[in-house]
Amino acid sequence: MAESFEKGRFIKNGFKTSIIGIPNSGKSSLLNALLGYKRAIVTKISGTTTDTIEEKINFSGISFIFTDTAGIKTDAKNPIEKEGIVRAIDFIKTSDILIWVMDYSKKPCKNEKEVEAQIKKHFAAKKTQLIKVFNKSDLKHERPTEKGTMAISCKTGSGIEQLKKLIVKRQETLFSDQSSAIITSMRHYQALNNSLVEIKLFQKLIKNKNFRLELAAEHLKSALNELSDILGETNSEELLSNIFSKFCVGK
Ligand SMILES: Nc1nc2c(ncn2[C@@H]2O[C@H](COP(=O)(O)OP(=O)(O)OP(=O)(O)O)[C@@H](O)[C@H]2O)c(=O)[nH]1
Ligand SMILES: [Mg+2]
Repeated sequence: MAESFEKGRFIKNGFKTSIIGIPNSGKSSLLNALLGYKRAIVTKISGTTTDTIEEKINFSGISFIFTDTAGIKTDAKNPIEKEGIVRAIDFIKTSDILIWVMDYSKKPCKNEKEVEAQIKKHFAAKKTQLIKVFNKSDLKHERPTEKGTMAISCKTGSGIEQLKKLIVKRQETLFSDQSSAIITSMRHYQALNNSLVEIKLFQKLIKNKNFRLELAAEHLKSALNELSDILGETNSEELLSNIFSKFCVGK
């Protein structure tokens, strides 16, 4: 159950899903297409988005926090653009899901290599999922199809529903092996872990030939006490002092 906490975090807060790519590839258009309304400004001017734009949405009961980011490029001079790129790279580091938007109607360029390098650099350490899309599929293709890359068009809407389905399906598989409850509260997570520590101490102790029964019983009692926290059996005095010691609660 303690291990399910990570999954619980996704249920409670949503999957952090970022849209990244070079300028003008259609990232803001994709955010708008996924949301179903014109949240971000779209223009043909490269570098339109400078700040990150975040929006929460539910697909098939699963929450996602989508973030549109500034286009990544190597030769940004404008300080606003530069800061936007720093932020975009931060999102590569911290997202659960990355949607990498490339322009199907343009050949790969050096900025795209930079995006690839940034993904590679920050990818391995995390369990981030990468979804690659070729946008502007309504225009003449300037690159070969790529296995595992979806062709979409934010202009015509082609491929958008399939992309949504793919994003949802990948997350559903995360929960499919979950037969029982998922932990969503930090307090419950801590109680489960504390209980586990006591159980491990108990297991270690009883491996000794002449272990002391009262010590073993003490560990089991502590383990149970931690669980009663979750079951609501703890007396309220204890719970209140715990809450007051951890949070800044006003009068
Ligand atoms: N033909 C066609 N044009 C598209 C498509 N998607 C986006 N565009 C156009 O491409 C241009 C750039 O789109 P944006 O969504 O602003 O691109 P962006 O990646 O957010 O750009 P930056 O914010 O500058 O990084 C706009 O003129 C869009 O109308 C598409 O699927 N087909
Ligand atoms: Mg944009």
